[in-house]
Amino acid sequence: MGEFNGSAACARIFELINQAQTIAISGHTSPDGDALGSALGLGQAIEGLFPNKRVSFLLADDAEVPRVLRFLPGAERFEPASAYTATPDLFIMVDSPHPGRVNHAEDVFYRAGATAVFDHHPAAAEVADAVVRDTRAAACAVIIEKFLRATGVEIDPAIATCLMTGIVTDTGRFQYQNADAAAFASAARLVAAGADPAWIALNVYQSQRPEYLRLKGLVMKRLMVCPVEGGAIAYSFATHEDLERCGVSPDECDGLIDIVRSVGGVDVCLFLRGTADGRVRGNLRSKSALDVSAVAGELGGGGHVAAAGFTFAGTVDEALGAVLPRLRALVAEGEQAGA
Ligand SMILES: [Mn+2]
Repeated sequence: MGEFNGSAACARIFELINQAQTIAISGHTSPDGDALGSALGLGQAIEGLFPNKRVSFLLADDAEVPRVLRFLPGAERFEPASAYTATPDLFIMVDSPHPGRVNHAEDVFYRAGATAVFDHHPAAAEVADAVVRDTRAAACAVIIEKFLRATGVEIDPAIATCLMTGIVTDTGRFQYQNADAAAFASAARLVAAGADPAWIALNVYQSQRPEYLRLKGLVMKRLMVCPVEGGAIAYSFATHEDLERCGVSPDECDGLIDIVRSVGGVDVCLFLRGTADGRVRGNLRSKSALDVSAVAGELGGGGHVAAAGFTFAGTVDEALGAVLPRLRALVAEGEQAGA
């Protein structure tokens, strides 16, 4: 192993990894390709560097790995955090800004001997012993790829596939505003290391069940576009009953916001999904420079400037009543400011 060659924060995390014998890693609740890919990529690289360390891969929720992400090398190693009773020497939180976002793994965070974070979300406060946070990074996987290069570990095809999936999914297949040169550079190195973009796309985007596509049809049919002075808002929704009737699970619904996003001439997009506990999950996207994370924040959520979310206590109609006026104001103000 060569000399560690990275930032001070990366060096600190590398030191924590070095000192730990047992390590647990978790990403955020309702995990996506970046949360799971970052955890698996990092953990398996640590095992490559230090074969004697014990790495556990935790799921924040009591749910299986989403179907389209089960192809990730190592996915079968995830265990629910609620069933993990050990106290690891080190807990590493990936793709999550604070311990409240890792659901059942929050307890592991607070009992672990030491804590480290790799993340690209804005955070109000840091509570871990060492943090590598870059809110400009397109995906947490980009940060981890950089960290791994600094360690000199060999990125094998399995690790490369995990990290590449994080980048592909968080950039919307390199279509979102965050698809920058650093994301492409990371992706190029990962493909050179053995990640296969076609294989990833086949699993993530071309393996849908007909049930999901029927729900997608419903969401398309309901699409609404509201013109606002100088711009427009598009939205659609699916109730919990819609999901049940179509036979679709909530973790399959991540792509539905992209239907709304695909409408031309729209500045901001909203997709609402009813949850099993009678609440509404809202996803917001900005197609311009407008900051939707502020609107998500007002509703108790958060996220990035161009991609944010919140959970609303009430019906879909009530949620629309709360969000749409805020989005109208955002678009109208942006228009005045020349955004
Ligand atoms: Mn992410």
